[in-house]
Amino acid sequence: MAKVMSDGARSRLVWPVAGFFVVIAFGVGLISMAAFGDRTDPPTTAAGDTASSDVVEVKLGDLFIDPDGISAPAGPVTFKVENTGGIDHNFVIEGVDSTEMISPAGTEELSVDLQEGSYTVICAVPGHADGGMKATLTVGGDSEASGNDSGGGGMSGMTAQEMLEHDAKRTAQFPAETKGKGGLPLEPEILSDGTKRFELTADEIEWETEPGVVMKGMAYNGMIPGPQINLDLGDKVEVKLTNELDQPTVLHLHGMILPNGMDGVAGITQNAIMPGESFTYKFTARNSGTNMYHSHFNAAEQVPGGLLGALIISDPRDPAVDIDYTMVLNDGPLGFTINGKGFPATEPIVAGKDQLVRIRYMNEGLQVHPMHLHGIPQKVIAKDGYILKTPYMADTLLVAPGERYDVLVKATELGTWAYHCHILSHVEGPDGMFGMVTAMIVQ
Ligand SMILES: [Cu+2]
Repeated sequence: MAKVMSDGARSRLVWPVAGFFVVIAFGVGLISMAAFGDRTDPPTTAAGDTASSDVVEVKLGDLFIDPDGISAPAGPVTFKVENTGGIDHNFVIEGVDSTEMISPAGTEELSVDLQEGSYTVICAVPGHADGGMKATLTVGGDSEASGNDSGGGGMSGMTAQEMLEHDAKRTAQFPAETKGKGGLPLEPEILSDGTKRFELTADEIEWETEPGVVMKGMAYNGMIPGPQINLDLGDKVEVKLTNELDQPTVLHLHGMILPNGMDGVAGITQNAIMPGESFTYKFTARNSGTNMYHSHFNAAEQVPGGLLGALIISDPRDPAVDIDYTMVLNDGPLGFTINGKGFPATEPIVAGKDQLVRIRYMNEGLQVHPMHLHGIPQKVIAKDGYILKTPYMADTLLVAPGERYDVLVKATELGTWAYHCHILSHVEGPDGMFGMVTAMIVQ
């Protein structure tokens, strides 16, 4: 993915922030007091002669750059960049150069020849700069001014009125239009014996996660999340996966009780499906509920990269609802996303007053996400597809990687209610809200 990411990383650098329509203002209200980075383009520099260069050590983490006020002398400099976090990051000196993606515990060196001035440094993974991975690099001269204790860019240094307008401008874009929508239902072919046969093709695609942020991802049938597969308990099923990627893959039906050879784990239950090849998974839906399908080969890259989808098996015991909403959480190279999009491009759930909404959470990412709906409680009715004997109420529900929860929300309270992950660095940054934020609109 490091190679795949580099084009996306470049497009991230020219991410335009546009839109001036104030529609909805949320009460999430945590504003990072951040150093104000110099956003003017620095003078172009050539790669430096490292023989005599100074070495500057920088640490990356989830989600910070340490120090956030970096100083370096003018001339050839080598940045020794260590990733102390749990997910991939890179180190981008805007307008100059960047490292490859750096894996957790990895270190990369970046040698550049810098002219005196102020530069903005970010991690180019979408959402990470907004989440705090933004710093100011001061080259030569007095570095005192860059020594603030939070990332560059954003609202620090602004007046209260300027902060209000800066924040509102971004929030007002919600719900922003982007190209592509994931999780659309996949229609089966019905075979003569009643078997439901689905076809999936894994391929590399370009995917717009936020307005103007186009990433290289991996997808089933050209969408992230992949198309939703809907089954009934007892269905006979075939899922044919064709691999159009340039690497092997395999399909795991997460949560399903299956014949061992259909479990889709490369090297354990089958050989991985090579590029250009296909494999058909055959099973009977013996258990019901909110399940998932995803890659189980090179999965730390392929699943956060987009090879995931919802697999819903309805059960006669399921409550009747007015709105059935699948909410796939992810946090890999495509940023912090809900159904493949980051705020303001996330989709609100729109309900009529007193309608009953079921939300099916599934976490396909690498981190936990406590999902908090403002204003209306959530009744938790199922865990990992299993109906709870004793449902319980919550306003914040922690969804760990691999977990699924079904909740019911009775839309009793009118208005637009913020709905977001409550790890605030997944939803708010120096420029306002991003990532795992959406809304429930009751009208
Ligand atoms: Cu989160």
